[in-house]
Amino acid sequence: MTEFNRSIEDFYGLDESLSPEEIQVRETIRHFVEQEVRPHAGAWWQAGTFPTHLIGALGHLGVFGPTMPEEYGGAEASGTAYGLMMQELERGDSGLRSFASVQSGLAMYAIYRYGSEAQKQRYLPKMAQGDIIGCFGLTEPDAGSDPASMRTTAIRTSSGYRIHGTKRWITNGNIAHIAIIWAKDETGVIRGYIVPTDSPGFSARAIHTKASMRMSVTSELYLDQVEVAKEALLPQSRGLGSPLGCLTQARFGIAFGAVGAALDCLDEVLAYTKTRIAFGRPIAATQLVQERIVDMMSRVVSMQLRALQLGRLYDSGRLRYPQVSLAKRDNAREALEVARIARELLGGNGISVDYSPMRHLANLETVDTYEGTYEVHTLIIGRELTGENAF
Ligand code: TGC
Ligand code: FAD
Repeated sequence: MTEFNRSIEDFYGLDESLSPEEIQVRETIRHFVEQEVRPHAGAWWQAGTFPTHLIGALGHLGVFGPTMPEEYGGAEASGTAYGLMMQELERGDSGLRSFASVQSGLAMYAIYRYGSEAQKQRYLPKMAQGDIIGCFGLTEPDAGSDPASMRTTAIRTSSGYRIHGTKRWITNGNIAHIAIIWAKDETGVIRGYIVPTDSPGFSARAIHTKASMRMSVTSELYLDQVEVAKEALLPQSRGLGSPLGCLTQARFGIAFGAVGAALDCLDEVLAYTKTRIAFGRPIAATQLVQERIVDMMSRVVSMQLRALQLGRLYDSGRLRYPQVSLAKRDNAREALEVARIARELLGGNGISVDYSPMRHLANLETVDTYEGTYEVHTLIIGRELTGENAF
């Protein structure tokens, strides 16, 4: 990327409000993604493979659980720094950011927020290094937007719990060492359990039919009367609010991640339209193309402002989940539109994975849906504004 494009990316001078540490973190991850991911992203996406060989390096760079205390392997980084990491990962591919979101915001956070001290000591430092991979099983074949209707159960036994049920669309499912499984107890209360994926009765089936998020492992998990020890229970988890609390962390990262995908599309379009000649001049020198580029820029600035302020609310401890819903909902949708315009401006080349926009566009369809669909977030915000539950 040229320095010129870099200054365009900071059109509103928002870098001024970032700390030197936050800028350094962003640049470090950007450089890594530029070197190790972007040159191969199209091929990996097309082949439907996740670059597992990068997990150790990502752990070394501190992208797993960055805001957590050092004693648990974290870097005590700001929420804004965590967001900027997600932005740079998603510049490479949404699947890469997804891996980190699930590892950090969902699996590690579940243990950090609802686990015992022994569970934190046992799992978090190794998860921060990427030596233990986690997944997060909330969604089921018949319970997505409405997780309260889940059917998976965890029944108390003499030595622990017997868990039975099916989870669907689970990121990292086939490569995870542990699964955070949300299940109802005998009284119908939802609680979280750390389930080793080599437990007898546990199996995972990768979903290979995806036309989106192809550089991400997505699985169906089957828990056939899986017996776990009593230490598997996350003792502080109780009720649907527990998994939803984890979602707030990951949705925060998605709001930033979407900015990364949009920036990559903008970068691709600026490079392409200045060199693509039609009617004897670069297409960038036509009014209608400039109008589309300005539309992209305008959307990117809105996304950046929302993400940055979300980071500041996080860092001052004032963040409320409807605010996260607004940023996740709108940044995912804006990024989709930016990617669609970028695809269009690349003409026929725009549909090839030799360029990034079509890949981002296809991925962002998932980003718009998972972690709460556009409609779910609309209704969360609507409930906040009106006091009326319209689900
Ligand atoms: P509701 O009555 O609204 O809430 C139950 C309790 O939870 C509290 N709560 C939250 N707490 C923290 N963060 C949030 N975001 C919260 N939302 C609600 C709430 O205050 C309440 O607490 P209490 O103490 O009063 O009991 O429950 P509901 O059944 O009406 O459902 C609400 C609804 C629809 C918003 C919720 O179920 C929802 O968000 N549905 C969407 C499901 C979803 O997002 N699933 C994502 C699965 S994970 C995933 O997609 C990973 S993708 C991989 C990647 O991230 O890259
Ligand atoms: P549904 O809930 O069936 O919704 C279908 C449609 O109906 C949507 O448009 C929805 O907005 C709409 N709708 C539903 N209710 C209402 C209403 N009351 N009003 C208006 N519209 C409504 N889940 C996990 O637990 N862990 C993961 O790691 C994970 N990773 C994922 C990875 C990928 C690639 C994908 C695609 C999904 C993943 N998910 C994961 C699942 C994801 O969170 C769900 O797909 C999502 O929450 C939507 O649920 P659903 O697919 O069952 O859709």
